[in-house]
Amino acid sequence: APDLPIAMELIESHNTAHREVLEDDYDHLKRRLSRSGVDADKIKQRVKRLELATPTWGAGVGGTRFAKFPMPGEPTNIDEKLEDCAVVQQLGRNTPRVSPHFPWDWTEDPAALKDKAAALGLGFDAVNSNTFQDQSDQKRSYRYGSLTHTQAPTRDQAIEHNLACIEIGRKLGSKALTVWIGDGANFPGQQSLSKSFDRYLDSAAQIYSALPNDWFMLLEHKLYEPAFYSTVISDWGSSLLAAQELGPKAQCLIDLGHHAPNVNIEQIVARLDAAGKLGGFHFNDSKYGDDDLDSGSINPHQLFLIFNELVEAEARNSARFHPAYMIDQSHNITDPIESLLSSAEAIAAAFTHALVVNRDELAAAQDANDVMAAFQTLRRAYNHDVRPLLALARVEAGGAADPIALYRKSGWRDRKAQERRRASAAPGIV
Ligand code: PSV
Ligand code: MN
Ligand code: MN
Repeated sequence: APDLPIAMELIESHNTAHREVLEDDYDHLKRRLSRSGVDADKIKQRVKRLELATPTWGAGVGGTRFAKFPMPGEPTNIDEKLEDCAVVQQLGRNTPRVSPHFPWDWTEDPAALKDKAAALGLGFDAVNSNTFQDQSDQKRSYRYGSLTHTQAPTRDQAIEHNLACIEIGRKLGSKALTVWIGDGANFPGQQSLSKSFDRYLDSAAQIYSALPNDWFMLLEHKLYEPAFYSTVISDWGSSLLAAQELGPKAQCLIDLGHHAPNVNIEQIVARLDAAGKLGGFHFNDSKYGDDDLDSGSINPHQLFLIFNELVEAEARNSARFHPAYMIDQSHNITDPIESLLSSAEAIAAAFTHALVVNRDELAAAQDANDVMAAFQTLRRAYNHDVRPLLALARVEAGGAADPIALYRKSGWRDRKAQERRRASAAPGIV
């Protein structure tokens, strides 16, 4: 049996204390939903199958741009990060895999790491390469680019790193490589906008050709930062062009914080699905830019509309629908375990709201150009309080009725503060 971090008895007594109120609330929701022709039990079964990957880099306290304020007991290596991700999975039950980032999570013994994760009840999701910062042991600098650098030896070094990520990912049981590069220009004239894209295609093709057959290469675009004038893979258009050029295993990944302000992300979802290129998500929320705030903390309605498109996309073509769902957040001032639990629930809530939309009613209103009826169909779904359904789904899967309350009661962080070495204040994340 896996070596789970939180005592089962603690979870059981917590759930027993919540059971009566929870069932009462769920029955109420079930009656409400059945009045709109929706079967709550069926939705609950579907929600139980939602799987989100947690980011190893999100398990530590993030210091993105200015500073990092270390927290006693935060994880400082991959083993400790796995333990914390295991707490999130044990209590929330919808984050069964971890997405590692290399070289941050580098290990000489991937097989041992895989075993360690399995003992904690975890598997591995997409591996992420990092050529957006220099490492102390590397020969050539990425100051002027990595996969798109003007000089072939630097591009080769970046390609090699991606190949090493695939190798380690194979041993961990991953099925995808996520590639985000910061390459671009800070000044007009600094680089050829077309040649840099050509170089990207050339380098990416070499990585693509090393992909195992059952893997995907997820291309992640981002509008700006660290390049502030132009970025080589800046938007879904560039990403789609590249994915189409590379081949069927190349797909586009949407990070919710990587767009121009006010961009209609749900429409991008629909377009990428139409092109058969919807590869995955980095969930987070954003107010101004690539803020990496907690999912659903700023704009939960947008998250709902994104899942509304995802539910439609799956219904249109379930055979090819397999987007990888990952969380990509930077937890600067909260306990990362609490942020991940809260975010995973917000994502599951958006999915549930989308599942309770009456699709026949929506389609009929759209066909009849009954604008208000169409809008009200979405609104009704969004207005349901689905928390009892989420909580019961968790409890039935062995998780906690109120994960954050139980996590606090478990004293996990205080215990780890005694055991773990203190994190340094140096910012380590882009
Ligand atoms: C870049 O902003 C990004 O969203 C990419 O996914 C990176 O891998 C991640 O953040 C961590 O820096
Ligand atoms: Mn991202
Ligand atoms: Mn980002």
